[in-house]
Order: sequence, then C-alpha cells, then structure tokens
Amino acid sequence: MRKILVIGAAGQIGSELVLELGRRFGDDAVIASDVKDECPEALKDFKYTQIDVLDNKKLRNCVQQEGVTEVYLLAALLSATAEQQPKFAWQLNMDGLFNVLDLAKEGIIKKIFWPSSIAVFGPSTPKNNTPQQTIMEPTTVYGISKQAGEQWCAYYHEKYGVDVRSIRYPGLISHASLPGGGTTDYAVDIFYHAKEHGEYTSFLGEQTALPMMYMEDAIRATIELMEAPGENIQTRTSYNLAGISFTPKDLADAIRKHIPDFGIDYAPDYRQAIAATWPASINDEVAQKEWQWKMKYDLDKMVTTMLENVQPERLFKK
Ligand code: AKB
Repeated sequence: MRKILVIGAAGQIGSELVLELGRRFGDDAVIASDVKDECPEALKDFKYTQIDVLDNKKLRNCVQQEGVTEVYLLAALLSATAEQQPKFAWQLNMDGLFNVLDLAKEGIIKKIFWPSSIAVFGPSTPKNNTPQQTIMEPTTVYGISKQAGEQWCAYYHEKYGVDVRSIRYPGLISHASLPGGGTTDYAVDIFYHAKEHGEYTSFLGEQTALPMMYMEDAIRATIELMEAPGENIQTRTSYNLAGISFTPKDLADAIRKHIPDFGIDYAPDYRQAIAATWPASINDEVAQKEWQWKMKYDLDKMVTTMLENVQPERLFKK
C-alpha cells in the first residue's frame, strides 16, 4: 500500500503538494510533517507529525511505524536565507538528504523526491537556454548544497539502486502559499502589493531575467515525474524545467494589463548579486523527452490567475 511522507509540509511547495497528493491518492495515503509543532490549518484533514529531518531517529521511527513507502523531502534553507546561515544551511540541506537516502538504501522506503534548483548553475554557466548538462560552478551555499545533493542522488541510484527523482525548480509562484527566503520571492510579493497598494519596490533590478513557474505546473511536474515509469528516468541528478522567463519589468507590464496604474521602482539588494549568477532561461528538452513534460501556464495566464486569487489580507493587517 502506498504511504507518502511529505517532509517540510508547512512550506511553500509542501503545503500545496500535500493537498494534491491527497486528491490523487486519498488523504489517508499522505502524512504531512514539518519542523513546526502545529499542523498548518490548510492540512488539518491529514495526519500530521512534527519531525526535524535532522533527527534521524525520530524520522526512522515514523517511517517504520507508519509503513512509509515514498518520501518527498522539501525541508531546506533557500538561497537568500542560506547566505545568512551558511553552516546550518549546509547541514540541513545535506544531512537531511542523507537521512532520507539511507532509508531507501536500506530498502525501508521505495522512492524519493528531492528538489534541486536553478541555483546549481553559476556565473560561468551559459546564461540563456541553459542546457541540462553544462558548466556548474555555483557561488551560493544553497547552490553548492543542491549541486552536491544532485551528485549524491545519482551516486545512490548508481551504487545502491535508490529510486530518487529530482527537478531543478525555477522560482515558484503561488497565491495559496508564501515563499520563504528565496531570491525569486519578489515575483510573489509583487502581486500582494499590486492589489493592496498599486505599487511595488522590487529587490531585483529591472532587467534581471530569471526562470519562474506557476505552482500548479510545478506540483504537476513533481507528481508526473514521480509517477513516470522508472526506465524512462535516465537523469538521476535532476531535471531542468524551463518555466517562464521574465524580468521584474516584464512582470510589471503584464500586471499593468489588469491594473493600468500599477507603479514599480527598483531597489536591488544583496539578492541581486545572487540572481546575477543564475540563468535567464532554461532548456528542458530532456524532461520533455524522458517523461513528456509540458508546461501549461505562460506569463499572462499566471498573472491573471494570481491577480484573481491573491488575498492581500494574508500579508497586510486591515
Ligand atoms: C530561491 O530563490 O532560492 C528558490 C530557488 C530558485 O530555488 N526559489
């Protein structure tokens, strides 16, 4: 029987992934877990267990007692936060991964999803249409941890037959959950400010193009990858997904189609230096070929959906 454990279920991806896994496989097939003591309100129909992924003993007990077959490991520090706490970021991002990989190596669980990121690329990577396999010299702690993690995933697959699958997520955009500590967070923030104040100050510069993706596409990609036949999955590091590439100016222009007076100005901060090292656009032909990946949301569709659904009162007290 399928039993799925989502680690990091209170985060931006986790909170939406749990709901979609529940819709597809039944709420009883999914266990949500997070380092937080309290189960997020949105996940109250699911079994919830508090787990720090660094607590290997508690993680193992949970997996064995509940008969967990698959783990989605989403607990991590993202790019901006990781730069503030480099040692802890490395520990969380790497030891958490090893704790889960070892459960699969020992045959206790059957399958793992682990997210990588466009942060694996660096300043020496080709900036446009970045290929699946290319130069990777990341300059952030987060990027270094993701690149090392990718290699460990491939190693565990090759040496121990571990079925681990991964996506290099672009920046993710959702109205249902808030991002926490990434360089791409402006592309969510902007919608709350556009609706509430009609203006926004971007912490990335006007012409900083980055790959992004609407959350519904990202969740669908994640589950489609996990459900694809194992023999199709020839890439055991992590898959490029192209998403939608745009600059803060492109995004503001798209918002202006709905809010004509929307105003934007630019005050780049330390996150600009991170963004400057990442690709502007990504090539995802390998994902298209190996597991038939196809994106549904372009820039205009994403902006329309965000503006229709975003609830500024979640950020701004009235
Ligand atoms: C971040 O900005 O750190 C993340 C990512 C691209 O992995 N959204």
